[in-house]
Amino acid sequence: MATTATAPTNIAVLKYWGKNPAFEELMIPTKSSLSFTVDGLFTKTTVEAKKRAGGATKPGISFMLNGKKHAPADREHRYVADFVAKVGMHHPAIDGYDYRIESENNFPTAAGYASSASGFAALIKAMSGEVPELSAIREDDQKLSALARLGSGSATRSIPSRGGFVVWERGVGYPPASSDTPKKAMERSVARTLFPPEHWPELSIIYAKVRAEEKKVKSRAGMKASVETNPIYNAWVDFEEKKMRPEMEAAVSKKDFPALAEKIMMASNNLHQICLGTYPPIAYLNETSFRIIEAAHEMNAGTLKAAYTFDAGPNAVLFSLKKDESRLVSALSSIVGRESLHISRMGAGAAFSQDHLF
Ligand code: 2P0
Repeated sequence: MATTATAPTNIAVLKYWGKNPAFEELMIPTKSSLSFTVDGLFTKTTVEAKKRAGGATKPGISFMLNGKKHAPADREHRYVADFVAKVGMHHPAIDGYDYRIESENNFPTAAGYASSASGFAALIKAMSGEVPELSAIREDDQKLSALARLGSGSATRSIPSRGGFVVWERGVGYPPASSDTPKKAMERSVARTLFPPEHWPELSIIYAKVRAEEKKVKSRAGMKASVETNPIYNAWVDFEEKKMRPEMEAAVSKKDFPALAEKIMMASNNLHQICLGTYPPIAYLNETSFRIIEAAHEMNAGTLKAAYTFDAGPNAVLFSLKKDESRLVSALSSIVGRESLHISRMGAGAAFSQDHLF
């Protein structure tokens, strides 16, 4: 028997950028983050667990991604093996199995989307349905999101089954209070849906792929450098936690697009300001990214109709209401070409599927 799960990608509007140094191994963030779960862009993963009889102490892992079998020395295989080992530290029973894992991303080939969020979320969901000792948590979004976090921070937000507008709580203080133990951090740094997709069906999410060379600084190394060297890092964390987070949540609650749009753009600009203030500086945006920023602000003369956000690279994700979508699409098409755009909306989170990959 095998178990299959799907998990969507998500786009952060209040960004995660840095781990709490006191709980780095547990991937506890310095601040909470907010994201929209994206409909139609997902990873599907099938897991088969076979009980191991004696011998090796570590699970044997066979891993295939997008039709390519990966050897244990491959980076992709190591990510998966490291993740299974980390989950095993919290649920030792899973070490008693060998795993056959196959994963596929359905992202359009032209896309520059990150797949670690949907990838680790789909993997832990499928494992929880496959391994009998994890059956108690297979529908427990909080526990599953805490485990997904051990693979990649952003994967935490791809778990909540209702999807929509999601918060990943940091769970403990930065710097931690004396009562903030690793156990508390592990249990409380989880994701949940604040508003399901039905709350705001008029919200459009548009991916704009920007041509770029290979990403220069990987997120994991980049965020660590920001925590360690940016002199205003802690002030940014406080500002976002205390001011931006409640304002963004209120804007979504009221479906106030202009208020939300302003916060989304400010939060993106603030992330890239934190990156530039890192030593040595990290520059993810390129000339095309800035042309997209200018186009959005041109469209926003008067009432705010469009918002942009950027992660650890030059690709943009834009937001608008349905009524303004075609205008935004034509502005973006003139910059990156219509074929580099993907239009989506809010969607549901991780789920089991009967459609197995093997
Ligand atoms: C986010 N990013 O909130 C932010 C915004 C990139 C910019 O989460 O070290 O791959 O595996 O936890 O999750 C990218 O970092 O890093 C990310 P790890 P991850 O979506």
